[in-house]
Amino acid sequence: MKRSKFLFSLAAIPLAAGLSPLSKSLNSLVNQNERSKNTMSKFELPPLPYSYDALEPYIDKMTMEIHHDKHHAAYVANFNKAIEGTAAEGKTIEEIFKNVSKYPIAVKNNGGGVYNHSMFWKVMKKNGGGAPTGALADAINSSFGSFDDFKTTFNNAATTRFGSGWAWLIVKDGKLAVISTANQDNPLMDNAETKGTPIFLMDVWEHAYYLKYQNRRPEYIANFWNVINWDEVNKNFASAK
Ligand code: MN3
Repeated sequence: MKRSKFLFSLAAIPLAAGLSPLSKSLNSLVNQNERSKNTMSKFELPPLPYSYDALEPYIDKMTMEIHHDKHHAAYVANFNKAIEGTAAEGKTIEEIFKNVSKYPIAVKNNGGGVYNHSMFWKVMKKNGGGAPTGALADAINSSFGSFDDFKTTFNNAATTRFGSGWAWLIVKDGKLAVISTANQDNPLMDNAETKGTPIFLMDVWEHAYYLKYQNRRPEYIANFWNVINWDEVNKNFASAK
């Protein structure tokens, strides 16, 4: 670009926009630095990887908006508060889970809420569903007999979890297993009933389905299979082995 043209464009834009785009971007850079200084070891709410209405008609837009922006956001905020000033500060969430029973209960409850939801958004997608493929499909067939048998086992775990909690597909000792946990517990926690590496999960808290399904948890569970991102579960499986 010729110098004269460059000068012209710098001068011309502020006149039109009212505020120099250069000073705008400098401002945001400074703010970013301030933010990262202040939030060094803090956990952040990951953005939803699709729009709020992407999972319609199976999971409705308002549920997704409240679930992500309010529930998940609250877990993140409360987790940061719970670890502040403790030995958990600065550690990864997986490291914290390895000793979670040594911390106040708020670390477990909110840390689980942070981790579980972050994983949950990613195992769903628009136009998802169908059957798993590749190594995961083979492992499901050899562990459960067939995909349908796996679904029956998983649905049963999700349906019979009393109160709030999660159903999980985990890798335990190199094999697949289906479990469920209460509240925001997860199988990476030191005090988990069954420990393992989670690769797939389903939220069965009422906040995950009540607006659309009210008390009909089994209907929500049945429809959940239409939004699954099997590529993501395959990726989780590959890194868990
Ligand atoms: Mn939830």
